[in-house]
Amino acid sequence: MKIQHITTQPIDGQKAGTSGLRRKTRDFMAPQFLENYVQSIINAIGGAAGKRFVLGGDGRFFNAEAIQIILRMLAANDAAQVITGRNGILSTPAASHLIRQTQADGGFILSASHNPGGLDEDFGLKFNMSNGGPATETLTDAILAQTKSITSYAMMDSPDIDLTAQADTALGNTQIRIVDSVSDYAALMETLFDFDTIAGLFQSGFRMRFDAMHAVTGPYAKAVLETRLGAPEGTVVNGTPLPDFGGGHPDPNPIWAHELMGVMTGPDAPDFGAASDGDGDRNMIVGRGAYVTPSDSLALIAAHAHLAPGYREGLSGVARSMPTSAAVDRVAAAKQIACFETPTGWKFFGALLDAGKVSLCGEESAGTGSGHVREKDGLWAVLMWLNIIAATGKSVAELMADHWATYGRNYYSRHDYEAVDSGKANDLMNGLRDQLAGLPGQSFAGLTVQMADEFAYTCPVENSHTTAQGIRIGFAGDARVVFRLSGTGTQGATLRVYLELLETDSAKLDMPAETALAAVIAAAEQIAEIKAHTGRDAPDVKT
Ligand code: VG1
Ligand code: CO
Repeated sequence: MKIQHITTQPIDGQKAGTSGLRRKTRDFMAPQFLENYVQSIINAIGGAAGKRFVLGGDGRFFNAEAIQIILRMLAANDAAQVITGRNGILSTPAASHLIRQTQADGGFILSASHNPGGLDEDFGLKFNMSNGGPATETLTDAILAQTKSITSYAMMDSPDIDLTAQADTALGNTQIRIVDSVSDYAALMETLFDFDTIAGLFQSGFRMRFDAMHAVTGPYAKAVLETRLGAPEGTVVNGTPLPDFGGGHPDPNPIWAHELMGVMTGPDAPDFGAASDGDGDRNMIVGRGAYVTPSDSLALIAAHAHLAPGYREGLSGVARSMPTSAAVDRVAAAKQIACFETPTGWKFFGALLDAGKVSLCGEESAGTGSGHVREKDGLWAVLMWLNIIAATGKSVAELMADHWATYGRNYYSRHDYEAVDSGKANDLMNGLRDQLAGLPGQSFAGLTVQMADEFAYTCPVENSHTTAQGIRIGFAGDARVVFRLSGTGTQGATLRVYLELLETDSAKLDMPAETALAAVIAAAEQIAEIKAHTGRDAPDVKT
């Protein structure tokens, strides 16, 4: 086996977005694209020699080939050990856990998460650090700099490694350890939640439907829910991961998980429904006829986490991304714990979790998690809900009604305009920036602007500063609209409009969200002129 040093040159556009580098699969398969990026990561972390890495992905199209390339490159760069799941499969939270458990120096996670997979769809690569969390902006900046100056990469001239058997093997000086993708993660869940009480719930006839959306969570959900907790076989549906996710969009929200929504609002709805995304870090929670927004889910978990054994001591603090609703802030205030507001993306939670400032984090985009790993964790959130349901004996609908009666309800919706022309989307954002100073005091659709700014964040732990994280406009009466452009898309721009309104009147807690938010929606259109800028009459997706 020979180490080859192959000459290359920089490839444009290898800038990581909200969550790693995400591109069309064909771009990733283009000559030297993946190789350049992997070598740039290795260079940015000061080399791979003598280091231990975790490597795995969500099994989407090109996963298997990419794993082999990265193995050959890590071996050529003299890594000490690479730990991967069987067949190169690891969910994002399981990879984060493995990095922490094995005290690895970092991990390579192959996924475009909730984006569809396939030759004509999306692929991605994300580097996580030794704390198990996504690379910080300091590191992604260093990686980007390497992509711009790269001249060569190292590659072992060797055949593919057989990843089907759980065993140790070697490539050059590098030991390759192939572990069961599920068991360590499942064991971790067992330390956090009251498995006996949850098993009792299933024994009592409680019915659940977990839709794995043909993505990576299937084997994890089956092992935990059906095998360990005794939920009836068939509780997990669409549970076999497919390279193209069955042609679907593995994004757990009412639009893309419409099959599950249909069942949960139908005549024979089970007690509880849940879904997860392509790489297993997102979750959707739905009761019988009762969809729970991710922002509400975060608040409810904050209020009840002490019912789960792993959180019995209470939470040290909570954090949410800026566009996430303030529902969790109200719980934090009542419990007198700190509440942090961070930019979008899980990488901003890591430092707060490492410092012990928070033990629960969440995003409006269906991401919830805690200090048990450094990623959001779909199945974790589902188990937390099961633990809360089992401990309180209440249904999802009852839990939410009680929560709103106590804290008020933050009506919430996100409107996405996808694949908008990038120039037009930037014009819209620039138009908003220009208006910011003059907005306070003005009224739109009966709502008076109280504050308007562009969100910037200074990490209280690392002191790093991040700017241009979304335009936020606050109205009198606890209403708010946020505008930002997505950092995970692979085509044009996606405009996200986040709408929120607090309601504390007990007679008004049961409205459809779009009705409650009508004035905020109208004000958003008046201020940003979305139709004129995008040429769209309506959003593509409302969650
Ligand atoms: C989106 C979500 C964000 C999430 C990110 C990664 O980013 O809004 O909250 O952290 O996806 O999630 P953006 O920039 O498109 O709004 V995942 O499950 O795709 O890794
Ligand atoms: Co994901």
